[in-house]
Amino acid sequence: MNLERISSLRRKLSEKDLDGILVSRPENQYYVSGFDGEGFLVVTSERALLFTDFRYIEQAKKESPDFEVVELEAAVSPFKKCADELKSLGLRNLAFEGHYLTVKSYEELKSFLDGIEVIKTDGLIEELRTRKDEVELEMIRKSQEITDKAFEHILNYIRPGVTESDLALEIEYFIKKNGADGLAFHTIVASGPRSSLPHGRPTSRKIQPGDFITLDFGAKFNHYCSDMTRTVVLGKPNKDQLEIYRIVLEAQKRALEYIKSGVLGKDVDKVARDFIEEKGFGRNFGHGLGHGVGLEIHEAPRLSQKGENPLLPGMVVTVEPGIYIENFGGVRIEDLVIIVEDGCTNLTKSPKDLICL
Ligand SMILES: [Mn+2]
Repeated sequence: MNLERISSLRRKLSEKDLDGILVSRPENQYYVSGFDGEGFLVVTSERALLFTDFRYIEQAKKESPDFEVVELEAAVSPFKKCADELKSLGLRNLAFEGHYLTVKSYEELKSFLDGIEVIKTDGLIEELRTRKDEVELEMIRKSQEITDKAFEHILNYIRPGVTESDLALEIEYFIKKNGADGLAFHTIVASGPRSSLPHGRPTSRKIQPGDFITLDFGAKFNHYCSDMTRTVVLGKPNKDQLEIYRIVLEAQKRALEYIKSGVLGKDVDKVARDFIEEKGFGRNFGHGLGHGVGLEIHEAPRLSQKGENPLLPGMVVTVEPGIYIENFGGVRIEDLVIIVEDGCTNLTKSPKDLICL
């Protein structure tokens, strides 16, 4: 599997006339090598090197059999070590990840790579990561399965007097207890008027009858994230709550029906946004419709006004319209889907009709 990914990376480098790349973003390092300890990679047309220190040597050899493992020494700059290895290869240039190398590291790298041009790149491996293979899809499916189960579980805990933090903790405990390696991101629980905060962190606020409760959470299974949101109501919803909920649900339905291979991210966003705007809540939907999910919780492609690229089979994205009204509350409904040729496969199995507890 790693050999295939190394070859795709090499193809990409040669397309861009790059002789090699230093990979320092942890998710990219893991994607290309299978190594999830601390270190960095250098991939050229001839060599695949993994630099790490004593703590991870054994792990690196086991996780990355396709790489030559080079041990870093405390007394020598890692970039000096890297430059020494590259010397004999006659590279004209070496790419690095602009988003993932500090200015200090960049300057150090440059100072040791005499005669080799150091070139900033952005999103090169991230682009390879957008289309998931079967193994990756299986991890994401399992990850979302755990997340769906956690939603079913938490419904039994929502009652008057329980705090947002209690609910978040219970979700997180359940996720870890049910086979996840961890959480995909900080759990969001926002209740009552606080549900107008798209990313409301759980607080000690006690849930009360009549509250909207927005729950946004996800597991990480074998490095792969999942992501879902549901808004439920404690007791009987009022007319305004029902109206907003129905609009968000319909916006999501339209986007899910529209989505398929070949459509642009921004056009999917527009389908949901136009509907919400038409209903008079355009200003209350201030974020993008969705994002890619994989090794990272937010990755390419984007389903937003900036999403210029066509969606392709094997991409995994969220579809999550919302309406947020200050001093009133908000609703978001989020599913995780795989793009297929003529539509999408929805991985989120939790119900979407408004749940009244
Ligand atoms: Mn999301």
